[in-house]
Amino acid sequence: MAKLPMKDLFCDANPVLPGVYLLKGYADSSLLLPHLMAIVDAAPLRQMETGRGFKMSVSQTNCGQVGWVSDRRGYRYEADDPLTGRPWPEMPEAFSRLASKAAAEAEFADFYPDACLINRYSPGTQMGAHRDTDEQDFSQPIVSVSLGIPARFYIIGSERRGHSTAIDLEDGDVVVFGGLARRYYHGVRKLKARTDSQFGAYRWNLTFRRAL
Ligand code: MD6
Ligand code: FE
Repeated sequence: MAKLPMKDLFCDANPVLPGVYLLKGYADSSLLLPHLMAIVDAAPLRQMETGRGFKMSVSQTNCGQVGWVSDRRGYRYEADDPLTGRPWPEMPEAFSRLASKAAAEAEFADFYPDACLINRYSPGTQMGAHRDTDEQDFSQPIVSVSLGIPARFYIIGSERRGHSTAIDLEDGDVVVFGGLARRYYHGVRKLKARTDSQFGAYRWNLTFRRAL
């Protein structure tokens, strides 16, 4: 029997769940870091408020045509940064190219993000179970890039409660989150204290979206 080449036996991206792909170490964080610093310079990190008036523990900003914002009026995408009154910084090509390429490694060949939400976590912070539903087209995936110290990402399902699937995310890991899972509840467990050689005591997460 003829041997199959390796690439026929193993997909580059392993689906963790239908529509969810983990690309271990796919991103070179040292190439993203300078862009990230330029973005937070122009659009400073801030702790947004929820509709109920609670301050989020994670610090956030955005780049791209539109940015995700939360305040007393709720969640939505805005073209201007409410903090500076200026448009969000442009999405660097190194960012959008990486996101499109990662999506194509999975099952999403035509993903062109117009928004990138940037989250910065310090030890002890977490992201509660939520769904990302402020985008127009749920056939488009979300591509998530993790930088700095590790965190445990979990995916539940279409209900907020129940069993979850855990994915440990380290510096350079990319998750493509689409298909059936696109509307699943997910979150990030409380971060443990760690130090990364480039990012110090922080974890950064970039989530690329097609919002409009
Ligand atoms: C985080 N990620 O990893 C938070 N959302 O810090 C998300 O909330 C997320 O990783 C949608 C798709 C992929 C994600
Ligand atoms: Fe999310």
